Amino acid sequence: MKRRNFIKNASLTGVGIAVGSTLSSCGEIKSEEPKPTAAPEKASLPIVIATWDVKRAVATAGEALQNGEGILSALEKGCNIEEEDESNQTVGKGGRPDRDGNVTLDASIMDKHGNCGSVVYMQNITHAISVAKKVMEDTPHVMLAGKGAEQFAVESGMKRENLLTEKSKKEWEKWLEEKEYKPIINIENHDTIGMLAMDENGDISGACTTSGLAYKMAGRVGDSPIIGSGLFVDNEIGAAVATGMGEEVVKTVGSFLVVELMRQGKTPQEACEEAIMRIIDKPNSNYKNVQVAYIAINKKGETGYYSIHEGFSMTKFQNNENVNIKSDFYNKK
Ligand code: SD4
Repeated sequence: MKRRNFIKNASLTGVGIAVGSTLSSCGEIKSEEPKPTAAPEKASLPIVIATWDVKRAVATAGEALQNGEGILSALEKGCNIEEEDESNQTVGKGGRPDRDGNVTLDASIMDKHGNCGSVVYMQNITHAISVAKKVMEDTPHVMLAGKGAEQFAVESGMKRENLLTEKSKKEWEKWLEEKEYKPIINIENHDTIGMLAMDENGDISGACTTSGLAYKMAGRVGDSPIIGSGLFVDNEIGAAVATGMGEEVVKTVGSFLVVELMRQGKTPQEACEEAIMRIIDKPNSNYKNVQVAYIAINKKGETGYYSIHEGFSMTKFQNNENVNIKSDFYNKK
């Protein structure tokens, strides 16, 4: 077998060689020989993981992959499930509004080639992830905002809808009665969908969709549509996606950080933990009041997840099993 092919196959199947030390960051082969180590189990593919308890969405994406659908279409279908679900008040239709009563959506998607697309502060369109995908596929741009994103969505055949449901409206009206303006993401009030998938070929892509921080200021954009913060995919290394208080994620470029830590040899679990520690260890860190969580996958199909506070969970589809797993967390008090 040609050396280049051997290394490529080994990285796909998880055969135990030090892949990171044999490939430079631009993918060129260095001169040293790969060193065999104890062979870990070959990961069973496909794998889909997502933030929070979104079993239906994850199963939809996982089954689409099993049926041979493309990875981006599988991710889109999975995210669409939550975007349409009005009972999910942090994504798509039914999402909680900003403090002026407008539901504004952020979403991003990134593929195995490093292509990406996102929408920020978009209103009146339920399927934000589908618009982000179209930005990636059909435009020369990476990010569309506000009215421009909405116009592009309509021109692409999507319909305008009122995203503010009665339930979210009533809650917002009640919130308006409170005097102090203090929108925070704590332990219960959020569940942005971040979804990462690895297909049968071992290729990785990711998606993220949200209505963002409830009762945010008009115009506020979070981490979710910002490539490197809310989502990052490097098909040679792995991928990560964030949920929680976007401001803290942006300040540490969290998802890029998780992937770079994996590049340095950390497992997905270690990388998620270290990225959370960056937030906690900051001088004047506000971590006691906010929740942030990461999930990650590496090229061997290993996964990791970690949060600041209790209450976070990850859903994982692999081997025809679809399970929700409670995350370990930092703040044990
Ligand atoms: C944001 N990270 O807008 C998003 C919110 C979130 O679960 O994750 N909600 O900051």
